[in-house]
Amino acid sequence: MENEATNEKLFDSADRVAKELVRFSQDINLNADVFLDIMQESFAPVEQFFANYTCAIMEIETKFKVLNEQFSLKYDGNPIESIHSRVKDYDSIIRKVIKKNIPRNLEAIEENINDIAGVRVVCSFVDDIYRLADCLLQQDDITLIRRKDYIKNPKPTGYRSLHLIVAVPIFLENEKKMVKVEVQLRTIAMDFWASLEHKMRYKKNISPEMLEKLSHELTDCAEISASLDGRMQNVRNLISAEANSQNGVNEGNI
Ligand code: 0O2
Repeated sequence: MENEATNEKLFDSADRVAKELVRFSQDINLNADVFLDIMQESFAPVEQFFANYTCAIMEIETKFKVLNEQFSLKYDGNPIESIHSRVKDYDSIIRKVIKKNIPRNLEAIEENINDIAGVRVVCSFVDDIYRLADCLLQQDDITLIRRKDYIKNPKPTGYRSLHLIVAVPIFLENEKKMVKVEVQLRTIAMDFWASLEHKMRYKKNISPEMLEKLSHELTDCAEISASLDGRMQNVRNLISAEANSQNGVNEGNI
């Protein structure tokens, strides 16, 4: 709550500063074109900052789309159900800057916040998550910065996903720049659970008692959902084993 109040104050004052700037430019009779030039020049580094993350997302998405195509030739079906990407919005970045006490400049933000670019890859089966992650990390332009396996070690809430923080190069007009991207890989069931839990966490008008009840219920649901993922994986393994043994029989007959 304290942070929210601080944020509101921060945005209020940013708004006041912007209004003051416009008033000042009018007071000193600053030519409108000159004023716009100054404003554009000041915003250019911020625009470039966000553009870098958009480019990095494109690079990572393409890598997963290529792997999806390749896997579909080798195995039966596409391993990826969907890919969702986002660049963290300005408000959320500011909130994290305040929470983590990060110096308020672009370099420090770039250095200390790992999830400004986020790519979420949703698969049907757990095995595909690890196979895709391994293939991504084998690529020689990808650097692994951090790996957190919340599938093998779920969070106390029940949250499951494989998180990778990677750096990927983007090629700009005159430079190559390494940009960090947070990749979250999860199954459809894990994604369903996480989006419902996320909604609950950000709902403002739930009483503390109800919140506790719902948290317990969701932790239970996470267990059931993980067990379903395990059983679905087993069914797929059995289908593959059966198909392979049938192929073996047929090849033996030839
Ligand atoms: P949003 O709105 O999804 O972006 P860091 O990211 O380094 O500051 P930390 O704790 O090391 O913090 O990150 P962590 O826990 O490895 O992963 C953070 C992200 O994972 C979250 O981003 C969520 O997207 C997701 N996540 C982690 N735990 C949970 C959970 O219990 N429930 C749900 N639904 N999602 C979770 P943000 O920035 O919190 O939010």
